[in-house]
Amino acid sequence: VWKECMRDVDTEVSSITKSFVNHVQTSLARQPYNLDNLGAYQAAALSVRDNLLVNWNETALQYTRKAPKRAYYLSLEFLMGRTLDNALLNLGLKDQYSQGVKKLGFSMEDILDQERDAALGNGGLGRLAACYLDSSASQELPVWGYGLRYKYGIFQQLISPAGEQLEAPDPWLDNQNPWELPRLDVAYEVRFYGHADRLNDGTPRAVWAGGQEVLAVAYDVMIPGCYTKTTNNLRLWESKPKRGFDLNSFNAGNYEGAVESSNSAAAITSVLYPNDHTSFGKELRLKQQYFWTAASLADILRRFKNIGKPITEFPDYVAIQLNDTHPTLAIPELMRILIDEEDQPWATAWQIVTNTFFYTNHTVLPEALEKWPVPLLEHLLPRHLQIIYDINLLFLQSVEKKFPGDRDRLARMSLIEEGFPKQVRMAYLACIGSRKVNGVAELHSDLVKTTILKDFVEFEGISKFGNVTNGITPRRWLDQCNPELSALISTTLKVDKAVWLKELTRLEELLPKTEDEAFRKEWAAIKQRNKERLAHHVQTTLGLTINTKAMFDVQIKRLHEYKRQTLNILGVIHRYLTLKNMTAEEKKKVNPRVVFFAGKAAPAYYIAKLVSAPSLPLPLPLYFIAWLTPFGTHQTIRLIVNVARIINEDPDTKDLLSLYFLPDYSVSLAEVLIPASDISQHISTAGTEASGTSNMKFCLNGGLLLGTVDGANIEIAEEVGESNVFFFGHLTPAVEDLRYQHTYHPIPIEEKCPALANVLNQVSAGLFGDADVYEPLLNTIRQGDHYLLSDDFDSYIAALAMVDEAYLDQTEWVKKSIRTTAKMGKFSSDRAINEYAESYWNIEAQRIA
Ligand code: 26M
Repeated sequence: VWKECMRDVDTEVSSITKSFVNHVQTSLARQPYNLDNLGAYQAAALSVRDNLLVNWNETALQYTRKAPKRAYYLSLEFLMGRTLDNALLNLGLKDQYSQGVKKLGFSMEDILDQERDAALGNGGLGRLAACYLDSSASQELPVWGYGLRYKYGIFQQLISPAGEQLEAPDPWLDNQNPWELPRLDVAYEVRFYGHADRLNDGTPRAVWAGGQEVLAVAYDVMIPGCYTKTTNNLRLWESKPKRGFDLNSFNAGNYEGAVESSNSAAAITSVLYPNDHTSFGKELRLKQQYFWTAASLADILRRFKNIGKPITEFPDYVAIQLNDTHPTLAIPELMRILIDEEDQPWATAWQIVTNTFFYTNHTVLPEALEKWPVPLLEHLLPRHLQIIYDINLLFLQSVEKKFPGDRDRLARMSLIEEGFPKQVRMAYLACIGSRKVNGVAELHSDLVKTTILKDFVEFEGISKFGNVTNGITPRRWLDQCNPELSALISTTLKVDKAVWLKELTRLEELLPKTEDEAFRKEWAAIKQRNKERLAHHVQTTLGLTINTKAMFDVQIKRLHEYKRQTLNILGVIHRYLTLKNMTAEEKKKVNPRVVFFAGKAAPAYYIAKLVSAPSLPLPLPLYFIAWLTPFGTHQTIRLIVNVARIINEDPDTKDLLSLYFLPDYSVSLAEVLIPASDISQHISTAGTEASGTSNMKFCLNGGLLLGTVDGANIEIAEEVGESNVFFFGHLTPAVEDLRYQHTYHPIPIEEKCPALANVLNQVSAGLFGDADVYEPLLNTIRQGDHYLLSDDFDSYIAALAMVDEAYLDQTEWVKKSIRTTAKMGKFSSDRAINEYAESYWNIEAQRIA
């Protein structure tokens, strides 16, 4: 079938080189004989794009002709990474292109390395969106993504010699982006500010006028499926001034004023907000959210109208998935369109809305639940605030009907949180405005139902609330990042990867091979070569030499208190102190270990510097900067870097323990790190990590997991068997009580956990320099200890010892590794996206002939 699908795509090496040279001469206007690698990348990309375009056009045409129900994935973040390698693999053209560019004197590896990551996301939530697009296309599902075309993606991280995180903008579009198609013909006007006047004519209608209007222009990114013709679309919006600039100001000689309005329009899509989990209340962020939801809905509605069906049938043709609460304004926006523009009665409009939207929650951390100040909404979106108040009134009336006189419940469930200022609770609005609500792993979905949305479960019934455990695409996270392992799997299973990559549970057929010594050797040799590949990468980029005979121990994720990178570094210090006290004889039994960290911390001042002139007088007094900096995570980076400096140089220990903080973590860096890991750490306080997805990536590549009983770790252990993972720490039900004890019956840390107290004291004593810098961080553990480091430290150290012990028996270790990969089938994002398609969106696969 695949071969049949490919009949339009030219797969001959000779025609590949022809198209390459043609793009060099015409699209790039350069000479083939003195082309550099960047030029070669651009030419290769444009040539591959030609292939994608054929399929993309065909897919769009068939969707239009057949008008099946479609789903739209609204996400403020799409962490796509690089495209060329992925496109070549999905098209099945990697070998042909490699041969083609070789003929012309280039190496495919060098060419691939020219591409910049498309890093339009912060972390898990954004990468999940990217995996879901890959799976949707691969499963031939009619799903489009909608997002923003940020001029600057996630900041580039630099680490100063002292260990401070410095941030630089990420101008990812500077070399031109061959993967996007500007659609200057697809543009919508989006209004901000102004005033909303109710008509009071017996209808719920109002007129919203005045204010500022900006233009949303579409850029399309092709999303090829794996071994299928289906090529879906990711539509990203760019903001532009509606008119070049303000002519009145210009003619009046006010030139600055004239460009100001055009600057403020362009600012909307200038930069991705670099926070995950917190930082709300910023007007520009709210503008981004509305700009994007309004443009996306207008586009979806226009497409629906082309089918020519009555508006009441909208939910039969359209499902919209809200990736977290960021696009929740789509709910009042669709109400506004239906009521003010389509003249529908309130009840009909609400019926349409609540059958169209689906909401995925990605966190239960209370500080991460999105809220917007009422005065800000009133100023920026006056009509939407009216609608939110109307939704709230009707909603609370129905709650009152079901629970008469329960005033506490009404206050708890109100969309408006009382206070100064009042705030709109976006998760509640997303919940009541949606057909279904889901969490992203079993434990997390249970927590959603029993904590933040408990009252809503009682009111709306349990069947509205579900779980879809996250998944990852095995194309990028196995075939692409670990080609040798992928090839070994194909030979062993005796099936083409075209089959098992789309039916990942077939990996189970590897299980009998655990008893095959030759196979185990091959398996281990591939891991070893991946470790050497990582070492080579670190050598060439950072000039550091890494001991590839050591166990590779990896923790890579956003820096956050709840993820407990601090627990890891304190564990490293504990190991160091233990090694220092060992005799030469004792040391002989110790297996060397290399610990890797990578991850970005939310920066303090970043947007202000990038978007416009700083709104605060600079330079600020030092104490003020210290107060504004999210100090915990920044100090943790600093501690890691300074510990690395000491222990990597210590002749007593350096052969047995070394430590690296790799700057500027990205999708591309993850693709090198993950296949090289022997063990990876996922050690959040129980109940705080909704799912985690890198845990799945490591395990799929045969890395073992060291973690807490949290998020998807639990389901991974269920699949691979508890004897193949290393679990430690308190369980979720204990957390609340432990925190209570910390507050009301604190025990001095020396008494409670002497091993941890000793580590903290060594840091305080200046063993790693900068003693006073770390004091605030250490004190969060000594007092309060919200993330329970002191409760979990001993069992963490014990688990690390078990890892050491297990690693000594290499035969058994490799068996565990094979078993782990073999049982990861469940975590394919194909499984996840099919659950959404069947149980939520009610859409069907479309074969593109
Ligand atoms: C908020 C305000 C301002 C700017 C940005 C944000 C914001 C950005 C990202 C808030 C939350 C964001 O993402 C949360 C997130 O990434 N959650 C993670 O989602 C993954 C996919 O479901 C899970 O695997 C992780 O456990 C969860 O932490």
